[in-house]
Amino acid sequence: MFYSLLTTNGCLFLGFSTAPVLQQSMNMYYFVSELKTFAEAQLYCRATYTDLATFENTDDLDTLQTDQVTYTGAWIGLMETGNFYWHWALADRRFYKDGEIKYRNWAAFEPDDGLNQDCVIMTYKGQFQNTNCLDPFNFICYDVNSPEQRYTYISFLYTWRGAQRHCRLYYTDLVSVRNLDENNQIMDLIPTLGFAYIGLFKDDFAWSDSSMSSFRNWDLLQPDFLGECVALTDNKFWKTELCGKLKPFFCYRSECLSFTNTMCALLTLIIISSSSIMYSVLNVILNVKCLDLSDAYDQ
Ligand SMILES: [Ca+2]
Repeated sequence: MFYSLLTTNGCLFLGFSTAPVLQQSMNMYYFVSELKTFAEAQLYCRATYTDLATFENTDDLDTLQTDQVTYTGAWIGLMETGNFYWHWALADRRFYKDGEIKYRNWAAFEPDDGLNQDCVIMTYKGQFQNTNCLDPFNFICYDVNSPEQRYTYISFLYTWRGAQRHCRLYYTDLVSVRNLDENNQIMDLIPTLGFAYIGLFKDDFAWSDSSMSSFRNWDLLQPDFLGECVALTDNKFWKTELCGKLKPFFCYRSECLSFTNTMCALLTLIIISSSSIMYSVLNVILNVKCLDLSDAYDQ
C-alpha cells in the first residue's frame, strides 16, 4: 500500500509498505563567501540550493564549517516577522506525541502582555508564568541520555538564555513539559515559594523555507532587535542584524528534496507504462516537497 509520512522538518517520505518508516532529515550546508544583503542571499540560495540555511538542532550546527566566518557573521534563513508564537526550546518534533507540543499550564491571568515577557517560569505549584528573559531564575534541565534522572534542578540564578546555554552544555536543553504527569514531576523539584525557568519561550522569528523548527541558538543578549535578519557568528551563536548589510551566508540543500527527486525519476520510469490516473496521483504527491505543520504554532 502506498503511504506518505511527514518527518520532523515537514519533508515528505514516500514508500510502498504498510509500516511507516521515519526518515531523519539530513540538511547539507553550503557557505557562500560572496557578500550579499539578506534578500540577495535568499534569492541566490533558492536558485542554487534549497534556501538560506535552516537549523533543527545542535547536530546541524556541529556540521557547519565556520572557518571563514567572523564575528560580523553570515546570514542564515531566520528573520523577524512581527507575529509572536510560543515554542519549546527542544525543537525535535519526534519528542512530542500528538498535542503534547501545545501543552500549557498557565497560572491565572498568564501569559500577560507585559513588555518583553517572552520566557516562562514554572511556579512551585506547577503553573506557568511568562517573564522577562533577562530576569535571573533557577532552572530545570532535561537530559535525553539519562532515563534515570531526566530532570535536574539547577540552583544558579541565570537569565533564560544563560540557563539554556548551561543545559545544552551539560544536559540536552531546558526542560519541555509535555503533559500533566511531567508537569507534576517537574513541579516536585521546585522548592516551596520558588520558581524555575522551563524551555518555553515566545518569539516572532520564522524560517525562510517555512520550516517550523523552534531551534534557536541566540548569543546571550540576543535577539536585540537592532535589525530583523539573523547572522551566525564565528562561535555559531546568532545575532540580529540590519537586513541590508552585506554578508557572506549559509545555504542548505534538503536531502529530502534530493530523495523526492530521485523517487520521481524512478517512479516516472516505472509508471510510464501504467495507467495515466496513477501517474497523475503520484505526480501530485511527488510535487508536494515540504508541507506546513500548522499545529506547531501557538499564538
Ligand atoms: Ca507574566
